[in-house]
Amino acid sequence: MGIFLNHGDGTFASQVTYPVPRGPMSIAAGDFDGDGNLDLAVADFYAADGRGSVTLLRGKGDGTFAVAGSIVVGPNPVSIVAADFDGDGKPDLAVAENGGGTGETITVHRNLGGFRFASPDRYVVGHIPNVVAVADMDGDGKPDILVATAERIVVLLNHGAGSFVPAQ
Ligand SMILES: [Ca+2]
Ligand SMILES: [Ca+2]
Ligand SMILES: [Ca+2]
Repeated sequence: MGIFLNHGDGTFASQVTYPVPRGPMSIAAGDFDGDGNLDLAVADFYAADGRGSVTLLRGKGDGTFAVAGSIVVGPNPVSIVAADFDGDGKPDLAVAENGGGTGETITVHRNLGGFRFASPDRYVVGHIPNVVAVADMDGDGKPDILVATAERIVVLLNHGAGSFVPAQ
């Protein structure tokens, strides 16, 4: 994974790279540990044992990062977003997993602080979820999840406390 720091004048510094497990596929930023510095969550498409993982990188506040941990997700994560789904002030994660036909799901990981995340809630959304995005689709102030699958767009409405129900 490479990061290009923006000089603020439209130019970028030389790339700084960080090792992450095989196949970094998607990246989300958020202050996961609440120290005021933006951190990163990287979805690793080819993790060990056929399972996917998300590598957590702690932002040091000067544009550099250090690996802070990882969380296990479903096979072949392809897309990740960060948003405070349960409204506790800590950014949570939603991950789309292609799964090679075994688990084509969205997993929602609630942030417990200190780069720890709760066991995920899983939502089956259909064939090949490719992209996950966040928007407040029903205007209730709670971030909802949109998923583009191979066949359709799925909207998961946030019913609070980080639980979701598919929109009909
Ligand atoms: Ca942080
Ligand atoms: Ca949260
Ligand atoms: Ca909403």
